[in-house]
Amino acid sequence: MEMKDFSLEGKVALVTGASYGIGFAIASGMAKAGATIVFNDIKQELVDKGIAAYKEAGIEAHGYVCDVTDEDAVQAMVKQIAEEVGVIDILVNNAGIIKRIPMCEMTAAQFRQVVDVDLNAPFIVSKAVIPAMIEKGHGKIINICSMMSELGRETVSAYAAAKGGLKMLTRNIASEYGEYNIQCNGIGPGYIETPQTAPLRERQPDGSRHPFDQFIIAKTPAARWGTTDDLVGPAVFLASDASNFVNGHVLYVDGGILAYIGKQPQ
Ligand code: NAP
Ligand code: GCO
Repeated sequence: MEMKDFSLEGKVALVTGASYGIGFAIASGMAKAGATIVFNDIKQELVDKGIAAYKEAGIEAHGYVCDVTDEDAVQAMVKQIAEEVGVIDILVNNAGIIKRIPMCEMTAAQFRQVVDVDLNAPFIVSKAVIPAMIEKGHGKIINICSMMSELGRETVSAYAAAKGGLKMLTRNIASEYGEYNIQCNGIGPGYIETPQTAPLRERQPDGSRHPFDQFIIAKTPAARWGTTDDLVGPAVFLASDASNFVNGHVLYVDGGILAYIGKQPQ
């Protein structure tokens, strides 16, 4: 093994939904490892903000407006990226939404919307990039899974169903395309400080920590929420040649949550 095996020099990486949050951090880390960064978002204003944020970080990123649930739009975006930037070597299926609603109060449309973004879209985008990866003789697909790929909890039925499915889609892409030197793995973040989890960390009127915030601290051996930076090293590893024999694996970056029964209440 050579240290250059961890380099992403000469590679084109598409990170979906990466104007901010986990996607932005992973894309920024991949850029530091040498990758050319391409990202998308639904709204032009967010793409513009994202490009400015990457520029501020010294990264010349390429941004595209695209709803990852729209197969025609995704196919067109992947074709445009190939023409304007280069064939995609690394795909990070990061775009995602969550709706925290008790299952019996959730409409079928709300359930479908979460599954559409969190599960159907990774299928759509992976399907769009795999043919050129086969032609090129290599490819890396990283699906951003979740604690909810393994665990359930109240109010996140659609999200857990989607992220559980995403774990199996990861394994199936690995199974079906491994022979073409394409590796598909997942990253399962623990509880990370991003806009998506902000409601779970809001200070209470009396200034105390949110009950869920306290719960997560007790459930995490590291006794802290994760930061987006905690995910960068694992993502660069799974995007690099250093992981060419790692396939169908979900790497949980959770501070130990899945290994721990939780701190006994004092
Ligand atoms: P976030 O802050 O809500 O960012 C999600 C990104 O996805 C946003 O840029 C959003 O764009 C984009 N997006 C949503 N729907 C899209 C669509 N249809 N097409 C294109 N882009 C779309 O979320 P995050 O916390 O960074 O999470 C990123 C990923 O990590 C998600 O898959 C999430 O499930 C997963 N995850 C998060 C945590 C955590 O603790 N934060 C833990 C485990 C897994 P808009 O702003 O335009 O909606
Ligand atoms: C929730 C949180 C989690 C995190 C993440 C944990 O409401 O439970 O949003 O779902 O986003 O997926 O890994």
